[in-house]
Amino acid sequence: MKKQIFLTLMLLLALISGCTKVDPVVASEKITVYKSQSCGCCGIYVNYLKKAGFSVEVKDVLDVAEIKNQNKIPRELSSCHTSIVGKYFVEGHVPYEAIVKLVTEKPDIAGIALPGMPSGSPGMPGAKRGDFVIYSIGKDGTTGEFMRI
Ligand SMILES: [Cu+2]
Repeated sequence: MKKQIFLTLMLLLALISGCTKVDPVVASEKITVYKSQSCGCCGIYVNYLKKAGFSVEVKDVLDVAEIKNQNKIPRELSSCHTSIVGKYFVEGHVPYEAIVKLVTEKPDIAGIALPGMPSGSPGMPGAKRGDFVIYSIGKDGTTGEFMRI
């Protein structure tokens, strides 16, 4: 009986992990990550995106502020690396669920951001403390809550 419960749990786990696989349409989205060559957590984030199924191009830059300025990413919402997906920017250690939401819903915004480098976020060590609040940044610079994970 115990074995049956164990097998059922394993099957459930397999199903759950199967469900979180990135949709082929989404996986066809190319992501370009701008980061400093010496940034360790940025590198781990790149591997996280690849594992999630995205096709990732890495651009090591000397000055990461440049891409943030070009995209008018508010300083208070900025992080270490900046990713570009289609016409959107994705700032920082944003969980892929938010990127999937962005590219499937295609809202009329400039991009999304997870400010700082929160503990436990993709690519960051440590335990997760509370929800990750991912912000949306409008083309006019207005910000709002995009998603909570
Ligand atoms: Cu980082």
